[in-house]
Amino acid sequence: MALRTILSYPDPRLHTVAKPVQAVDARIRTLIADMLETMYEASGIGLAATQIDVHERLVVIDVSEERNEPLVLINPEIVWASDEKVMNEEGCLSVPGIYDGVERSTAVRVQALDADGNPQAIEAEGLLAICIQHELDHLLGKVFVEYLSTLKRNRIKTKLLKAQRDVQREGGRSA
Ligand code: GNR
Ligand code: NI
Repeated sequence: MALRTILSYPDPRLHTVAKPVQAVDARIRTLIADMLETMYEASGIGLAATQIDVHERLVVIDVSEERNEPLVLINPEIVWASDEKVMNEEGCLSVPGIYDGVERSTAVRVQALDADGNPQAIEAEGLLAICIQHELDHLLGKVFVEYLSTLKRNRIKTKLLKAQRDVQREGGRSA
């Protein structure tokens, strides 16, 4: 297993639309293991392949307290989303340190393949439903800040670009 680098907003590669996984083979299983390791190491509740610059429809999620209930979604599709919506504070491993409210359906039904390539149907509510919608947006090239106002988004862009420049300038010179 290996840790993968997570792209940071406003990296244009985050806006790439992912293609379906063609075969659940050894390459995909390695990718799944790497994504789970990267998600757990970053203390995230989900990670989309898009975030590690792999543009295939693959997502890993774990919303459990104990961090021991990994969920793998290959070629996921939301087949139903509730009309009922809820506003919730979201964060994103690709938008570090930024949290803001996003409105999502309270419940979703998803069809996907599991890590063995078998079809699975998932009915989700609560945090899992929110996380699934957040991750499937990534696969469409959409980051949660795109739901915020242009003013907020531009402030976030400026702040993150400055933080990334500061890290660059610091490069190697820290203790
Ligand atoms: O770790 C994460 N937490 C989170 C909190 C509220 C709504 C969505 C998320 S997903 C995020 C991990 C991530 O960036 N996945 O793409
Ligand atoms: Ni995210």
